Amino acid sequence: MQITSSQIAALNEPQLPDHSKRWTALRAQLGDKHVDIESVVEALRAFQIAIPSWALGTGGTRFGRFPMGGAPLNLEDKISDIGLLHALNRSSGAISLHIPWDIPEDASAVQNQAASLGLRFDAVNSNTFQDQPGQANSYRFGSLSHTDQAVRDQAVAHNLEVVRFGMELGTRVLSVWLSDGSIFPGQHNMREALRRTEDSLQRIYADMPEDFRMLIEYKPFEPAFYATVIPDWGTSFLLASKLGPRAKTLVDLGHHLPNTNIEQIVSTLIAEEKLGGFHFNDSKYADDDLTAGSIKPYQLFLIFYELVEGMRKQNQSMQELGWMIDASHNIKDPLEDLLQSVEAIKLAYAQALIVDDHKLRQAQQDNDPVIAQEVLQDAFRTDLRPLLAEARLRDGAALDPIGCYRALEVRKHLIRARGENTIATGL
Ligand SMILES: [Mn+2]
Repeated sequence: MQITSSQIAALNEPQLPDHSKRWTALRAQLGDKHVDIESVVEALRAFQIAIPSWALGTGGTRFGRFPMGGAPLNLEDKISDIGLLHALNRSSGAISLHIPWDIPEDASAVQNQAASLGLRFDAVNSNTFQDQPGQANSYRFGSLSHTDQAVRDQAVAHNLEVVRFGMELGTRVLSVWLSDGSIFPGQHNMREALRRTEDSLQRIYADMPEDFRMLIEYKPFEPAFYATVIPDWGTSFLLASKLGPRAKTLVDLGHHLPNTNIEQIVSTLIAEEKLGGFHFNDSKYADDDLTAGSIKPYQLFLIFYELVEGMRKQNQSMQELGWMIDASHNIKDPLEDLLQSVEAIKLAYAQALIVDDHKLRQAQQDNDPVIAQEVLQDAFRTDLRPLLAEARLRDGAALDPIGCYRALEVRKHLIRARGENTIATGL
């Protein structure tokens, strides 16, 4: 299934007068605040968020799974689904692949299909957290950190194979997340496990092409419930610093203990030029992998404020980072959930762009926390949804992506084409 621009235009048509009214009012409101609205609209149009190939089907918990049908059956289906999202919002123009869940058998055919939908490939993700059929050595007790050299060799070779897939698809970013760790105290020697991990990562780093970057993702617990080898940003930062300038830290929002100040981590990583990218999702308790912005939208805004402010001051480009969603959809239609996540991320970005930075700096200089809070919350509480809609309209996307998705009965079409009882590879 494909969504055409004329279908979108026809669905936008009756909504245009109302949109125009809301957009005009917002423009006047922001104009009074001396915001350069056009530059915010242009920044949003340029901003693309990568959709993970593993999150297009209904996920589950260890207690059960309730698939809703029409899930993609192969990589072509997944690219096609991301094409649908991109047609609706023009902000999902990239794919993040997971190997071996999604091995591109014919790289040029896959690239052509993606290009025809306006998509490019973002980071490729390796997987040494589960065993694959026919695999010589098991990752039951770790991969890059394993006590057995043969297991480490196998995991290093897998990562380099993922790099080769990335080369073929035109991306230059490898994302590494390890589940390595111990579930019980005393199970392994923590210092030696860290050293072995560093050594394995060094081998991957040394053999990557010179223009390839490595993102090191951290996570405090699960599936290792006692001690994960790369549990936090500090350990990731340490390893990335030892590897070299092409290794950076990847921040997955759900990979923190409750109440961690993620925006401060982001700020420190920007200051040290070690921020590599994001996996967006939201959570209440742990790695819940919920829709971005569904639980803590203010936190998402504060993260974006640090990004916008820090990168502007340090002359770093937002384009250099990996912007990816990493979520799981247990009860929502995965495609609707992804549309909501992209929208929430863009909204937080737009809100950060309209912060009166001059006034905030002055409040900081004057040690005036009252005005500082007023400035931040003034941006956060401004309803910028008409601005996002305007950015979409200019790109030929839907004024109301979810409304459009439902009006076109996309899920029904997908179920008809692929069947009721489909389960996609992935989470
Ligand atoms: Mn992640």
